[in-house]
Amino acid sequence: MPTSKLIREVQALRERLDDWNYQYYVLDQPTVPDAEYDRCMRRLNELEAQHPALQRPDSPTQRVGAAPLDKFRQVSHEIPMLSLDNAFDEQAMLDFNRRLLDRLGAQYQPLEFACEPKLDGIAVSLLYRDGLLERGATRGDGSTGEDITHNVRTIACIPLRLRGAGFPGLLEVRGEIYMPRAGFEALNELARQRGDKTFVNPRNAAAGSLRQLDARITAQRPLQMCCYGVGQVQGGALPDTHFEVLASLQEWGLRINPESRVVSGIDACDAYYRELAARRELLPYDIDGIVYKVNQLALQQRLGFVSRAPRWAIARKFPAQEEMTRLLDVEFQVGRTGAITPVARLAPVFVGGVTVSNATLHNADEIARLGLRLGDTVIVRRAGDVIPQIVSVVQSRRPAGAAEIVFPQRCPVCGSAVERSGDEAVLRCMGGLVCAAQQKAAIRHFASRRAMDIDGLGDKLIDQLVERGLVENVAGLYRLTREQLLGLERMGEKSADNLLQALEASKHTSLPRFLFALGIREVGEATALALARHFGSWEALAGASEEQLLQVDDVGPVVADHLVQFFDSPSSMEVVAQLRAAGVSWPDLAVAAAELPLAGQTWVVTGKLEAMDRDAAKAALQALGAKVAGSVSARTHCVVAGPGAGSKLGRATELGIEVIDEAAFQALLARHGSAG
Ligand code: I6G
Repeated sequence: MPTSKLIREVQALRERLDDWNYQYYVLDQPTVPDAEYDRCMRRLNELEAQHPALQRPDSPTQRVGAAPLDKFRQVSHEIPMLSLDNAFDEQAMLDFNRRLLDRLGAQYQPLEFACEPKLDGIAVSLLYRDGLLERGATRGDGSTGEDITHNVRTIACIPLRLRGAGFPGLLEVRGEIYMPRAGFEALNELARQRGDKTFVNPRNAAAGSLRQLDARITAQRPLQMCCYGVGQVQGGALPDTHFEVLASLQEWGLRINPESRVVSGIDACDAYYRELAARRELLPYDIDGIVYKVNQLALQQRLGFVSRAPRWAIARKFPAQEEMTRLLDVEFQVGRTGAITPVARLAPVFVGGVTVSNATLHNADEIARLGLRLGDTVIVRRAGDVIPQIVSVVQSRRPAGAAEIVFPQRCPVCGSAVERSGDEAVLRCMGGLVCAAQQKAAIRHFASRRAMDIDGLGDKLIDQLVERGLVENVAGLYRLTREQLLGLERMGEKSADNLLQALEASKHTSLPRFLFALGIREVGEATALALARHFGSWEALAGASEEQLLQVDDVGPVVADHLVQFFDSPSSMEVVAQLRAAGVSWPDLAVAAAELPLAGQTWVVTGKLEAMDRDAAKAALQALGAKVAGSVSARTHCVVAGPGAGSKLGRATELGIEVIDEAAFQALLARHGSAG
């Protein structure tokens, strides 16, 4: 028989764990270290195991049930779970507002709207009776869903018992269960390591996780829920506005979206839409639009419903990030390092706000993973400014006899042999600088803005120079004559003179730029800067041993190996000698590293940046003395996050590390006189 002291201890442990869960999952304000949480949970488990009489279904230890189900039970929704009307542009929103005012009367202008992001998840219903979670169900067809109580109980942010007081005796809460992007990436990474199938997107991962008969599997999945409204309510009253209902739900321990706002009038709805559209990629979860609801519940009641949607709500959709199209062909491009990249040619499709007709396929492994064949119908995704990707194949639409995609046996540009080295997924042309594609790509890279910055040397011009045999490698650029240039297509006297001037100007460069411009494999801007700062001069660098190279921050065995190969290659050294003979020069570096403004700090750059690419941002940080790391840890000083930032941003938020956006980053660079 448990003593009253023991009963009090068990109660205190449960309350403490419930409070911590609430602070962590609902308020997003962690208050205790994980170790302390785990210690209390272990103690509660121990006491409940020793005294089964103390066990209760709403105890924080009772989230995962014992035996898997053999099938899902059907659940009928007393109040149907409706869908929402969609608006795809500003005009549709104005029409929505007009329809509302026509029904309610012009005196209600401006109407008050509750706005919140529309999460790309799975709609569910949670039924609480006398504050205890009784049932969780999917939306299904709106009238009948599936009983997923065993699974929703495993989701840490869903309370097994409501907090506080004042909640109705019967309360049905509705919301969206979703998987944050960081959790999705981690889950897929684990699947890849285990050789398991990966999920296509966070929504599919959330759906798959909820459709598990064994709750122990669901319990491993990083699921969350945001509540957006109520269904059945008996034995109690709710406040007068939708926004206050959300606030009550939060007080009772349920998670609501922290981005929710009340605004006045349809113009303010548009401003909210724009603000979230701009921040969409920075949110830790996928959203596909904004939901607007008339805030006053009495007005909602007057407006009522039309067919299967409320008249008082609308979802303004963002441009779709995924669309279906057909794979017309696969072409093979040869890059600067000879890497042969398959590129999908697609039937043009409008996705993520632009028309897409090409998508990268990365390598043969990616094609195999997708199981892609020519003529397949595919799902294309374009999120933010990220290069479009094929995420999956619609198997049911595969045409009869769809041909396999065959990789070339020889380089499609120069006909040289192709090889896969070691365990690399990439196939490479072995033609080196004999290959026109590699020549052109090397020159493009050399001339690019962040390398030698040769103004006016565009892709078309480079194609002509290589194809006419005027330039074979980057050193050849400095031997071009005015007459040779004037013989090219679309080249007037002024353009020729400007190009010669730009070539002349590019000769005065810096060691990091020069190193980067050479296009040594794996030597991006950040590594070039680290090397230049470490060795100070070309001579010291070129004479360094592999061991000495490995001393440099940012240089691992692979980079060191590429550097050694480069400096050991007579043809590479000959090109460098020709460049220097042509007058390419730079001052040696001599900076006291410890005196730099960010000395001793570790920074992380994640997501897409507009004004400079990520390598340039790293280089700029390193120039200010910071160390730039690839992952966020407790030692990280600050994270620069652009659109599309995923797990690193999530981790930084978790650890309470400072996160700045690109504008703040540029301001910091400007303060130190090094804006990009
Ligand atoms: O599917 C939905 C997502 C979000 C919703 C919804 C919502 O509010 C933020 N609200 C309602 C009323 C409905 N579906 C029917």
